[in-house]
Amino acid sequence: SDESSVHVVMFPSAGMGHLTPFLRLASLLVNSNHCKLTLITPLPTVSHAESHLLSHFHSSFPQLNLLPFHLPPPHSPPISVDPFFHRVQTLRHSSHLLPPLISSLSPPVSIFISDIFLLTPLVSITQKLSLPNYTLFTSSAAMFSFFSHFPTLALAQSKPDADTQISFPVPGLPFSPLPFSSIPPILFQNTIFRNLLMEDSPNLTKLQGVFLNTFESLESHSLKALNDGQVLKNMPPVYAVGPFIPFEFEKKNTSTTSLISWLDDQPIGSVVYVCFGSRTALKREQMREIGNGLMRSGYKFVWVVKDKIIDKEEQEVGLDEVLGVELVEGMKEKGLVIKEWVDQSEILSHKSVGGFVSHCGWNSIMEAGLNGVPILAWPQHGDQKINAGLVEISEWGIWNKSWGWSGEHVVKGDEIGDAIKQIMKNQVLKDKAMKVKEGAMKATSNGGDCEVTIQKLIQKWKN
Ligand code: BUP
Repeated sequence: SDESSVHVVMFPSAGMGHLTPFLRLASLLVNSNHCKLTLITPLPTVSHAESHLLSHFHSSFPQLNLLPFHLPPPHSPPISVDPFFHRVQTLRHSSHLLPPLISSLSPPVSIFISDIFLLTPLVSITQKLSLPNYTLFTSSAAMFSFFSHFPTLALAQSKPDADTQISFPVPGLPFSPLPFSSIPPILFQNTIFRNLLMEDSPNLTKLQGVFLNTFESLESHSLKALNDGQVLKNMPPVYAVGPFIPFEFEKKNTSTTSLISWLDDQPIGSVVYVCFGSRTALKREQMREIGNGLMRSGYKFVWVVKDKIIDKEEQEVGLDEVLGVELVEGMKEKGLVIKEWVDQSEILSHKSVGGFVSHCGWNSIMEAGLNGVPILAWPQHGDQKINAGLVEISEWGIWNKSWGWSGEHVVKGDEIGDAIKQIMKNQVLKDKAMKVKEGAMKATSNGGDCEVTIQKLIQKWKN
């Protein structure tokens, strides 16, 4: 039948920052009513948050085929101290187990969509199976430009006079040249992550297409450069299909009810929301300064505290121990400090929220954009400074570059408090944030870029 004529298989990577956009893309495809979808689910998941999200996703879309992929025991000792990155390596090393699984699927598979972190192994497998292969790059078009250009940049950097260079021209970046300080430090050391980028980036040209969770009005410069071949010769088509809309299934993931009723009681735009994403545990000393800063700002707040990278361990340590009894007591009147998974999209869409202190993980940035929330950018690692740069030039947030990368130094509470005051009362930021929201709404509306692109692709896959 028409409905089953396209069979899409999707293969996500680890961590909520990758799984969430993957499932949002999956639901776009399922909702189009023209695709059968199989989601390969590597098991066990790294975190509880991931396994909850997967099971709620499945109960919302029973027509979906969930294909468990039981991973072999992980490499010991761990390849990386970061559990999510360790998982990426396990997935890459286990990919040879996929072809029999894929070949056994019925109806035969039409196309394959995998996470960017699995690029090289999956390109090789899909080539053997003669399957068109697309990737979902889970960050900005600006970051994708950097990713595509990285081997060239690394080569330039390794030249003898390179250490005198303080910035690099990167085609496609809206704020080129890129300051050296914005490049994740691990990329200029001999790390697995650097090797992964060096290996994967040249293989981009073997893909049939790249999906990005972004939209034209926000990243037109990068999207044009990417699709014009200015960033990488023979770049496959790059499709902006964002910003991805959070779906109903994500709501079931949390018990945010009391939090939302607290927000309901606050004046419009009066609350600052603070969250550093699913993978960043700040040092306790830094967290206490954030607490002091929030108190100092005078604004009410919702603050998601993360003490350990993996949520399994989190239940064990109480807030009193992480932040100190005095601070916890002092904050009680002023806001909510939460150490569990919250429904971030719901918080950002609440009318009482007037500002977002964010690490600039791309999903968080897109969620803020969809809701027109001004940002205090506080990038911690990875792609986050590049994303922060984009927020800064769009003038929908501010970024204090002297705060540095995670753990470089402790940023003091008074500085944090002052910065929060700045974003909460700045009308220019609010206006620009509303402009971003308008562009986001347009892209995701009926007949907007996102829908048109998905429909065109499905037509193409049918033929
Ligand atoms: Br924490 C937390 N609730 O309590 P990013 C996060 N999220 O809904 P990251 C919650 O997780 P990467 C919580 O809304 C976003 O969709 C949040 O993704 C959600 O950052 C996602 O913002 C986090 O991209 O991932 O987790 O650091 O390293 O891949 O950027």
